[in-house]
Amino acid sequence: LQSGAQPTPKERIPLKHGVHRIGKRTDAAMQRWREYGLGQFIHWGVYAIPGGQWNGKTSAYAAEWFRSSGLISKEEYDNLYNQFNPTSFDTKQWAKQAKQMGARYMIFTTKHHDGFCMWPSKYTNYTIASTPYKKDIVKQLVDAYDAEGIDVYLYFSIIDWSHKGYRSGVPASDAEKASYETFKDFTRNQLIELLTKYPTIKGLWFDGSWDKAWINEAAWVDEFGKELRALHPGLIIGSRFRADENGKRHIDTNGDLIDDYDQRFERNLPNTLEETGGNDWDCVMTIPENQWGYHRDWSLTYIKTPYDLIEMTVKANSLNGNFVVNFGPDGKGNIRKEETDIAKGIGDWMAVNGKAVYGVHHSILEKQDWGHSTQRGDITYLSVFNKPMNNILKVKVPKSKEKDMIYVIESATFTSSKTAAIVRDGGRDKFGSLFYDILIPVDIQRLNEPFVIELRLKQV
Ligand code: H79
Repeated sequence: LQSGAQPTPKERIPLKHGVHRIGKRTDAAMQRWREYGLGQFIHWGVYAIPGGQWNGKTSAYAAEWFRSSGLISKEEYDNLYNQFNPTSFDTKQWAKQAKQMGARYMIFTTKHHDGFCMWPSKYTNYTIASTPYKKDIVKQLVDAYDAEGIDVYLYFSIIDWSHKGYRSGVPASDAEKASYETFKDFTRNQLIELLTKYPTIKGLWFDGSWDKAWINEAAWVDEFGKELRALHPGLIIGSRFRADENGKRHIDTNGDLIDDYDQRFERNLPNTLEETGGNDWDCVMTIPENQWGYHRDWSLTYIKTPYDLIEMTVKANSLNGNFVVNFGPDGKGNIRKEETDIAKGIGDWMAVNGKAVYGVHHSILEKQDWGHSTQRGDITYLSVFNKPMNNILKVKVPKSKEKDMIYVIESATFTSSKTAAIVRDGGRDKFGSLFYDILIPVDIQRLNEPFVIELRLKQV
């Protein structure tokens, strides 16, 4: 993979809790992360029981935030766990579906902001062990996804509305400080517990770390992160875990990415490599506008289609990022039919065209109107999402004026058929850039889906 932007030599402000490494990680665990291409996120917790509705009223609020929706009392919400009994939960089925979709990694909500733990934590009673279901959900998922060869990452919320010592604002009085210390201990214990109980997991996906109280603990969080890494060699942690001592998050005071990959592109893809700063990054995406947990009523917003999500996947990979599609199973443990259909749609396409997604990087071609290009070795993949009406695809090949080097197309074939495309000289534009016309053959013309051309470029 390309190493991305090299750091420019500059005066660095000495930081105690800024980045501890300039540039990208090069170890095998991180190389593997870089090649995932596509992942699955799962938001599952007691919020799946109301599913955005209570006493006949529907909230447009994010379903996993239902406790704050105003439609349910805190007391009612905090007792939902007494009803949590997902009798339809079929771990193997979930993992098979993720595999068919083409996901190479999965991120699971062990604990969202409400504090409910999907594993039997010994540090609180507010866990799966206290429900009628009782069984450890995290363990079942880790085992099932491991068996399918899908790497598991644990989502963990720093916000925890169930803990007495938790607060979002910086503690002021001695009593508040002492109380927050109990929350820090609790958080530390739980994360060590997760890494100890589920040693095959590959990383942690943190959320909620924007709290002022947490940011204020930069020194402690930094030491804690080191402790977690020592406990679990190869552990992958994104930029949403800790701040530097000046309160800078994701990017430290010197402009460098904190920890292993950039988590700022939530539901929001970058458009250029410049926007990514050349860093590793992921984009986690909801299928509706902004619903992560199960919401019963999907008529409230536009629902993305498989081809939307596929285009985003390819786009993310063309800019050296991973794309992660979120699923919100219901209170019984069913993945809704719409999500199952979408997963199938993505998987069917990936089975044919996945070469354009896995283990690729930014290509030497610039962004063009027909879609996105990715590259692995000497093959460039053109993923075409906007097929020209005349079925002549114009491909601009790069010309480096300084070195006067130019690339020509040596061959062009389709991942979905054996057909080799006819390639014609497409002339030059007024800036001297070279174009090729790829004539789309009849079998591809008839395809009612995005397609991929494998292009071999030759330097002349
Ligand atoms: O877990 C998902 C979200 O619940 C979580 N991050 C992703 C991965 C997240 N927590 N907070 N935020 C995202 C941003 C805060 C959004 C809020 Fe709101 C605006 C909280 C209250 C107003 C969105 C709209 C959630 C409820 C209403």
